Amino acid sequence: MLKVISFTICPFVQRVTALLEAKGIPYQVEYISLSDKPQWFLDLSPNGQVPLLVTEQGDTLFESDAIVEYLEEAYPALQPALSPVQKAQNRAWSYLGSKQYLVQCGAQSSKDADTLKTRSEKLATAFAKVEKVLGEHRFFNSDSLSMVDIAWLPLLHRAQIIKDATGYDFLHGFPKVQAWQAAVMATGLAQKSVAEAFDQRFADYYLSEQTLLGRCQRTCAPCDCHAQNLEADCCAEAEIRRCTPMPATSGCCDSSGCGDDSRCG
Ligand SMILES: N[C@@H](CCC(=O)N[C@@H](CS)C(=O)NCC(=O)O)C(=O)O
Repeated sequence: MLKVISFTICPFVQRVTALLEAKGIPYQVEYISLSDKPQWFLDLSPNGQVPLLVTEQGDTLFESDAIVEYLEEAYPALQPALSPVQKAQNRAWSYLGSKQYLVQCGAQSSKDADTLKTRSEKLATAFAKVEKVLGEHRFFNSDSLSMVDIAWLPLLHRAQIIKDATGYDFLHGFPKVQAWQAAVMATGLAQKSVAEAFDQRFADYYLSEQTLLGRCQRTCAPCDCHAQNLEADCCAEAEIRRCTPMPATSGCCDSSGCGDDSRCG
């Protein structure tokens, strides 16, 4: 059986496991600590990074781009019969997505408003490019899942978690990308491709007291109009105006300590 060497909240790993799930290929996962990498892992991994894939023949592959291309070639293709140009286009759009993983990790980790704003804007330039090319179909380039959808899945999944927890939307202003996010999330692949512990580990890391988004979540999330409170309270710190306005429930600002009912509409 295929084996993936993983770190729980790594988006590069999730790209690989999402593809395995989409294709219905059985696999095992072994988690390692990146702060204390085992020697056997360092012996196998030329770049010292996850993901690693151990094939059914016992070969070890590294670099997520190479791993997903191997899986697409060695197992029934997600989109069979693509022309060389279509394959190259898929690779290019996938690459544009995977290049944003660390940008998004950085944005999520922002400790202050200016950093969150700068990093979100960088991420937004990539989403703006996708917004321009998305058509009317369900997924990136048709009604069936492609390698591009898989490459962007970790970004769309994390944007959804952050939005649900804090009201802050990395996809604000990109309605087509938001519809694409909904379609990708509806496949169930995002949740299937991560460990049970993922949500907790993700929150511990990115929504802690150390991050602006974590602090926003604490101040605003219990309230129904948390998106507005996020804007009015936490995000005033940031001058961030990305939250989708939600109808205010009376008294919600008071109960969340926002202290400014006029902002709750
Ligand atoms: N280019 C690599 C990047 C993978 C990567 O950055 N993995 C991170 C975890 S998300 C890692 O292993 N970091 C440990 C390190 O760099 O020492 C790929 O696409 O596989």
